[in-house]
Amino acid sequence: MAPSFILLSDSTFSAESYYATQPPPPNLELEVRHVREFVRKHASAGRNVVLVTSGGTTVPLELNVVRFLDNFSAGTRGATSAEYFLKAGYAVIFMHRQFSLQPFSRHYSHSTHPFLDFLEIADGARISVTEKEHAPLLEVLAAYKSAHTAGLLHTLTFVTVNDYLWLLRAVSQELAVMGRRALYYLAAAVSDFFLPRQKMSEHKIQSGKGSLHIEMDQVPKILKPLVSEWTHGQAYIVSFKLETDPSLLIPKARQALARYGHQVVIGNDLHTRKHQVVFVSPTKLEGEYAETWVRIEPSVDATKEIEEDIVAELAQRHQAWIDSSLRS
Ligand code: PAZ
Repeated sequence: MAPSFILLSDSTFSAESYYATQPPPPNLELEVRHVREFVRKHASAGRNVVLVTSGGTTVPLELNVVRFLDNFSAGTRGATSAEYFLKAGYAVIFMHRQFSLQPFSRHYSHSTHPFLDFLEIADGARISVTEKEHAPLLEVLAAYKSAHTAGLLHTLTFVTVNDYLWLLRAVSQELAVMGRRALYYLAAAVSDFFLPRQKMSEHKIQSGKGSLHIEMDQVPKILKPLVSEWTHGQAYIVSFKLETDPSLLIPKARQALARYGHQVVIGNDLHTRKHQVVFVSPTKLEGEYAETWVRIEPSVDATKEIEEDIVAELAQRHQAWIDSSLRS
């Protein structure tokens, strides 16, 4: 049975009306300045830059926010992929939900692999790492230090869908100078519905008046202006599509490509997303699409991460995209 307390309104914001009516996050200008410096440095070094978005956005229900709608995403896809992009030679802007998983530290998540469990105290004073954890930690730490020393990883955080939308537009406007060398890897799970500021209760919603009815507006489809306006059709844009009904994956991916005109939709099913994904992309024939499945076998190699293969495939496609403009 459908929940009785949420109404989905058919009112839609265009991207333009969204940005004209919803306020930017307070730290936006400072964040953008840092992104600008990062992008300029890597543009002049001739390095490709990828924007990885990761984790879920929230939808606050009150201005003084006590309650909000959230999204299941832990940020595993984004954090893992960011590490493989660094390995592939990219400079990475990692735009993630505050407190979701991050590259490198994700290996030591407090719930699955708490770091205190593999530290030992020697002679009552010295701290060392257990024998079993030593080699993997050394590998992660070396990659972490090297990325940070070389200034290859820039981190940005969002919480709400509003933070996300403002940041995405601002970062993409800075990345425009990269032309075809910019790659967008939009793995964040972004709310489809939100409560405009003008409709929010200022204070905590009070109980005691029966059931709660909330009418939510549709979040504008920002892939359209991202592709055609903010990046001028130059950047290589990869979006993700999550479904729980696997039969919808390919039709929905095709629909997104037809609507927004970007390069790849990676389809993934909630339950199998760690073992298989499908790349859907337009072919040279109008209205026709190619599908490439990427699969790993956890029973053969439990340490293998599907993001390694996703990133390898994308790095190749992105290079072909860059090369194709040099030929024409
Ligand atoms: O963060 P996570 O690893 O738990 O999940 C990743 C994911 C399923 C959110 C991502 O692969 C994805 O599909 N993002 C887009 C979701 C959407 O359709 O809005």
